[in-house]
Amino acid sequence: MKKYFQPEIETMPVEKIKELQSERLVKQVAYVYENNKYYRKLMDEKGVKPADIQGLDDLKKLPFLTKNDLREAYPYGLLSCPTKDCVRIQSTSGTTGRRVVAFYTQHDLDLWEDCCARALVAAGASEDDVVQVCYGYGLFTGGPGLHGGSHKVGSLTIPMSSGNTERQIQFMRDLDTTILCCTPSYAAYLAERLYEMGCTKDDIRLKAGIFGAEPWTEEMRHEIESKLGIKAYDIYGLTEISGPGVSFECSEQNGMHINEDHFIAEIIDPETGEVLPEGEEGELVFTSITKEAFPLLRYRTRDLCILSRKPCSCGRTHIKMCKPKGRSDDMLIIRGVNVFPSQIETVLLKEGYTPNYQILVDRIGNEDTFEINVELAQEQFAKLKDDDFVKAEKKLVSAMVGMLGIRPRVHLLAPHSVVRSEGKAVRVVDKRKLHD
Ligand code: DLL
Repeated sequence: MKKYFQPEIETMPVEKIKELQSERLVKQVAYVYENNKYYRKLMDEKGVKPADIQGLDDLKKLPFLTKNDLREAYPYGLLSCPTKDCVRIQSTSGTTGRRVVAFYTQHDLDLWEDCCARALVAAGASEDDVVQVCYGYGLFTGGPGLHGGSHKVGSLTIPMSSGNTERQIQFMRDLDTTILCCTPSYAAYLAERLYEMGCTKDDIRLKAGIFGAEPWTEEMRHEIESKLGIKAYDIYGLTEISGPGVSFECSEQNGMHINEDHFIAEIIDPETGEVLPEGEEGELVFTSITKEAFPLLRYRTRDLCILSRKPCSCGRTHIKMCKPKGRSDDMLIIRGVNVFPSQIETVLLKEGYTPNYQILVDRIGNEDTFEINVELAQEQFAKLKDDDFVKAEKKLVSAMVGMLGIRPRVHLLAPHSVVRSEGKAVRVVDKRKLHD
């Protein structure tokens, strides 16, 4: 079985990767300056010319780009080539403010699909595999990205898109799907439906899953792996930088290799913008170095993360990023305390609850209210008597206080009370935003 999709690049010595990055950065900056008025203005305002960028060490001289810039430049302002050279757009769901539209030339699509193919091969995909892609197709990058990658690997590709869960399971069984691609929350739902339909992991042939597009915990990984009988691999990416496959997990399942021949990663202090040394937590910033249509330089992702260059047992040399903790703007501040939904998920799964939960935050008078709805599994629900309910809720509250430092109200609910997601799960309902 092939270990790497592009071995010479994926295992390139670190010094050589850095040389390649330097060379590509210099070219990309000159190209953007020449072809993109919006970024040229930012560089001019900062007093930086392409000639000031001679290699990786000069990266920090460049101005940052933020989501606000993307909104301001919407839709064509950050496009660096004529539309006649572009063959595709992809876009975000645009739940907050304007949508982000990313453009691709054929060359850009080709490189993006290579990145996804690397992720698939790292999860064990080959020509012999059947890959079921249940990320959404259309404007969302998940479906098209993994679909293109699967074609490159030569796997038999099932372009399911998301939804219609029974049909997903039927295809999975009839066609002997071996690799599943979807969000982790949808994978958990697929597993739940499989068992409800009277089947178990022994009735399917899955061996691996490639799950991303939303934060998920190690506890969630174990839950999915044991229910589906697979190895669950993480994959990361964002529309602005291409889509899935900016980084991906290997057999070590301990951080994701960033495709450094295409993207340079930095970690910065989100408050000051100062570049932080490897190993420190901060905001992840990406610079694309091989793009034609939509090259973004020093794009602030708002994802909080740590980078590590520790050697990896898989043989890949590209730098690794940890699971992002979530976007800095996903973090809730409740009664002055920082709360990440991932902390709540960790406690729930450790305490033996389902991954079906929702966090409700509101403000009454001057005080924040904080509630967590947690769904019970059928067996748990059948076993619990009224008194036990109260005891179980109390125990869960104290576990939450231990993790978060503040006290939520916890409601244990009957099976199927929490809405399932087919794409990215909506874990938080923050009603305070409605009052602002
Ligand atoms: O979610 C691209 C993607 C599709 C990645 C399929 C992986 C698989 P956007 O919709 O633009 O793109 O959302 C990007 O999602 O900035 C992170 O906050 C979050 N995210 C993506 N992957 C992960 C992950 C796609 N593995 C935003 N873990 C990013 C945690 C993730 N968060």
